[in-house]
Amino acid sequence: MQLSFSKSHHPVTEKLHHIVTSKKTNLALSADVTDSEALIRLVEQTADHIAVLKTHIDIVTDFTSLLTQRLRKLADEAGFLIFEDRKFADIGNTVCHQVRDGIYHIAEWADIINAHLLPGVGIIDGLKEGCKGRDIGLLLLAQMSSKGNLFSPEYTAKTVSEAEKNKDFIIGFIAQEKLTQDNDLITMTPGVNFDAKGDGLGQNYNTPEYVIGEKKSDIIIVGRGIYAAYKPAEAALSYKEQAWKLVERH
Ligand code: 5BU
Repeated sequence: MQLSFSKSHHPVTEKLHHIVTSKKTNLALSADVTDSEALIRLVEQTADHIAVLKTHIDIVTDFTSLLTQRLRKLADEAGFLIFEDRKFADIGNTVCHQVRDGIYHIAEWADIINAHLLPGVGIIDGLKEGCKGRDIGLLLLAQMSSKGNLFSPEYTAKTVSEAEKNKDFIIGFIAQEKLTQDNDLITMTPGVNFDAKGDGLGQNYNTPEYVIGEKKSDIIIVGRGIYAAYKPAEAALSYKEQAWKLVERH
């Protein structure tokens, strides 16, 4: 078995590689719940099965900084990285503030963040500036899972070439398939579900077999397939086991 991302080019990639290989999981949980206690409970139940916890911190209705402190503690104890799926999309100066300041202080607790390249390369420098002082890796949005999205092959190719030029900060992509032979760059793929094909609001789902086996993604991102399941811990375990089997086979 060979993971397709290398372990040494960036401190966050190195940590992720260690977690993935030692816990034998390439599962990211997208914990899109809106209540702090429910979020903590979900993470406690699934922590052993995940390599990455993906948050949308701005959907939590009762947010206080205690929540991110508790998530950070759980991450350090159970061994997973925290990926805040904020999808930055503004000029460098603004995203620098958005990642560092406001009420969320994302740069104080996240390991991974993501951004659209749409505004131009200044967004990379702005985020890098806002993340100074901690090891944080940036994923570029290269493709999306949703129906009718406006990503073109040219735009996707441009994100790949900018990532290849900025590997001191960029660790890979959110995409629907592996887009580069450069194994320093990770591919994480959302829109994964065993059962559903979509959600009535434009989401498209694929199976782990398709995403890992055929599209050669490294990490699957699963939200409702886990947190909306009757038993989230069991669902997380089965996504983990199935995805890991595919990594071992390919
Ligand atoms: P779901 O419940 O498995 O559908 O959740 C998917 C998550 O991944 C959700 O948090 C989205 O915001 C996120 N996502 C996505 O679904 N598709 C994309 O292309 C990107 C992010 Br980028």
